[in-house]
Amino acid sequence: MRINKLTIFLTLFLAIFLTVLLGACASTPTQNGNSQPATNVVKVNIKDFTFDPAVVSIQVGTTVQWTNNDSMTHTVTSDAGLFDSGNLSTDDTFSFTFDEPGTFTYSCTIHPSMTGTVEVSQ
Ligand SMILES: [Cu+2]
Repeated sequence: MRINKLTIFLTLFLAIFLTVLLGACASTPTQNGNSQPATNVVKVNIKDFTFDPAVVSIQVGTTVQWTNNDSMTHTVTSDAGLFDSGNLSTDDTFSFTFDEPGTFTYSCTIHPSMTGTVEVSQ
């Protein structure tokens, strides 16, 4: 009888443990998770002559990855000279990791009306 009760107890414990574990995995943020600074990558889509989203707010250490999903060539060029992707053809990507807080504006050198901003906080 003692063994049966122990077995039931262990089975229940295991079931509860697995439920909690699965719940924790399911609720883990997969993008822009401020609680996971080690793996933060924020994606910006380049499409129809716009950066989408045009403004991203991130924490220090976050990498921003731009992807050119447009049929035109574009660039991601910092107004302050901090970063410059050079020409990005369709499907090309460019990544930059922001290690300092501040507000960083950028534009496309080919189409100056295309502008974006990265706001970096501590
Ligand atoms: Cu452009």
